[in-house]
Amino acid sequence: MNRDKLLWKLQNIEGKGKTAVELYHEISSACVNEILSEKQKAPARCAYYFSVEYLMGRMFFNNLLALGILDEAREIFAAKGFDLNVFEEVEDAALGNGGLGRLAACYLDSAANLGYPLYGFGIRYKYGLFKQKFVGGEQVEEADDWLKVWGDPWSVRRSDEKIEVNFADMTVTAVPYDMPIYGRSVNILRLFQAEGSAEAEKISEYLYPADDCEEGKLLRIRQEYFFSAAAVGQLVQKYVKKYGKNFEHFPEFHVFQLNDTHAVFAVAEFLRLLTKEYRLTFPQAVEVAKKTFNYTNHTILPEALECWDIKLVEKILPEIAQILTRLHIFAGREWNICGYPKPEIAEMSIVRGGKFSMANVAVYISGHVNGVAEIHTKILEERLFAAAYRHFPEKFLNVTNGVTQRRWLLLCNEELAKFYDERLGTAWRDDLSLIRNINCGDAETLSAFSTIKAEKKRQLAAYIEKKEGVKLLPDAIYIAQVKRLHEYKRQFMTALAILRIYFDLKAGKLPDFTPTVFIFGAKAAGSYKRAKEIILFLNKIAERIANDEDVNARLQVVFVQNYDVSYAEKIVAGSDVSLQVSTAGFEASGTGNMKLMMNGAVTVGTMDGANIEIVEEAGKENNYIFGASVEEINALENTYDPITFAEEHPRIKRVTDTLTDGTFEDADGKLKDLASSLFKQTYNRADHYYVLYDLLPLVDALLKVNEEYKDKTLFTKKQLENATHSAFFSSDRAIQTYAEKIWGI
Ligand code: 26V
Repeated sequence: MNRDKLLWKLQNIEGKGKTAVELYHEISSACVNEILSEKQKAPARCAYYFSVEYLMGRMFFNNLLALGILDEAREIFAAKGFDLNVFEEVEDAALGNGGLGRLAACYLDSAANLGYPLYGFGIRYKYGLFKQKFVGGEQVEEADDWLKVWGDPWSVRRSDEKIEVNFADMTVTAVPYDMPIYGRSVNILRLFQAEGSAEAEKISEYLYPADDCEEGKLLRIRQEYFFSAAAVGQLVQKYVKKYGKNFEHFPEFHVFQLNDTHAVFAVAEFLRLLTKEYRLTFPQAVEVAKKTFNYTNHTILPEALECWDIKLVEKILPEIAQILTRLHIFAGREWNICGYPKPEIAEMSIVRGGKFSMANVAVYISGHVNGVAEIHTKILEERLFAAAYRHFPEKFLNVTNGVTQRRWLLLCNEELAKFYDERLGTAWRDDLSLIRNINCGDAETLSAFSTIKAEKKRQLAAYIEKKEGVKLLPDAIYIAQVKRLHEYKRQFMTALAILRIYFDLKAGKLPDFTPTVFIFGAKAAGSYKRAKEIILFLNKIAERIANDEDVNARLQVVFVQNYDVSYAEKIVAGSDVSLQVSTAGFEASGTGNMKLMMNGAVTVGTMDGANIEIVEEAGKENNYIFGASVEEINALENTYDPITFAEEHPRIKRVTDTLTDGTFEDADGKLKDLASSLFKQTYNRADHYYVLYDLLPLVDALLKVNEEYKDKTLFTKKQLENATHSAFFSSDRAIQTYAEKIWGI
């Protein structure tokens, strides 16, 4: 990339009389053109990432930073009287729901920065993750028309590379939009848009449409097949053009990574093409597929493990249903010949109870299967995929998640980046492990770090005031719980803990309490009623506390609206404490925990997901671990009775009573339903997520933080120990591991 030429081009952009949108397009296009003009030597072997979600966030600042021109561009346009910060209004590219989609974005960033040839495939949704507002404390969803005002100048439409995708009832054109990812190499995220007819267009209209009815399920299957088939179709076509129809060499040039099971139809499409179009035998095709595909699992929640009704797949993809059925028989025969026990064969089977188990397809065909944190991989091996692990242990490995320090440190916390620059030079920017060399015991260093944290907290408070109209308490501890709203993540438990602290404060039992602000950010799936009730409950608690003169100078709760990547950038930099309180065994990894740690937040968390590795790296003494372990939870399974438990603990009962005793107005019984989730069998057992069991230990952990925070030097040291021990959680490390252990690129 010719940096000087690009800066010269920016210099020559006329600012006068142009709208912000026009300028946004001109600057972005100049960058994209410059990036794409770079001659790339095509690497022999490439990795391809198949993901139905990419949560890229705002591209502008990130890309200018990657190009190394962010500061100069700011100056150039400031001289023209234009403040680039106006582009903070640009919509996030929110083509993902949460962790899985953001991970894909971090991985693309790291691969490009390390110079690994990794290309992403996905869907270009017209509407991304919904916009969230609160009305009367309740979540209201609005369509995310992200292209409407600002457009998408960071992508290039490639009509010349469109490809047809066939369903039984229609043919859809998949038109690629290429987004260059700039780094040591220029990689591409290729998102397909569905075109051809009104029906066809629906396929790429919405991210995750509700899939609780037949219509929704069919649409979801269409989405998954649509982008998988388009991607596989193009790669196979290109291979044949270049190397002919001998597919033996295909795996030498391609390695596929399935980001969860959402692209498993790619396996079936691959087998279909090789057998039907290129006349390989089925065993030959399977052989090639086995050398090409790999699978990452991101959740053990049964409700999130995809199983598609065979009838449904047959209806719109009869050939694909046939191939999957054939694969089921083929795999079964292989296992029978090996003499595996019947129950284990049943467990690994592709067809189970009239459905295709997409995870079992993925595990069977993949050369490597990985979990996303040590404990998660262990659970995959011991529980979810136990039979497969017994027979194919060599397939399984762990790759603990990571996050890109470029967005989650350099971009969102320039001050901290400068702090490292001043003490270490700039080499740490490429090798994050160097930040370990910071002397956390040095008084001047601690004081400088503490000043930065204070400044980031001030910036966060100003942002929240602007967005929510709420003034945060000054000189308070900022505690953040930001992540998707889910019962297993236990925002509900935090709500009850806050109420416990509130009652104790009111009763004068916490005379030395340091003022504390709890910051929540979370979206609940549109159809997830209980998650929405938890949002309402938290908003009611926030309101109650805000209106209570006895406590409102010491305790505050704010639930920000429309938590997204851009909001996260502010919150992770401006928080003191990171809440990671999932029921042990349920959070595959978590990545927000890593972003907060990287910015020097201490973790109040359970021994779950990557929290375990976080305290391994940064020290248990620098974090606040509480709650039941996986082993304890497993042991409790048949004996735990939340009703008795609450009766035995009046401090718990006092707060759960608020759900039913009229403390909060509850005309439509939403809080009552939350009480039911604790004390009655509903779609899960009573208190399935052990909210009450871990509640008082959480309160104790929070009070311990509150006490220790008073020793500013000691607490700052804990924060800095966390920040400087976060290098392991760089996605550069994770990508390096994928590249070396799985992809061989
Ligand atoms: C999906 C669904 C789909 C419908 C029903 C309820 C439900 C619940 C959870 C999910 C999760 C989808 C997969 C996912 O996003 N997993 C997250 O992946 C992150 C990146 O590996 C990881 O850090 C998070 O722990 C994990 O939850």
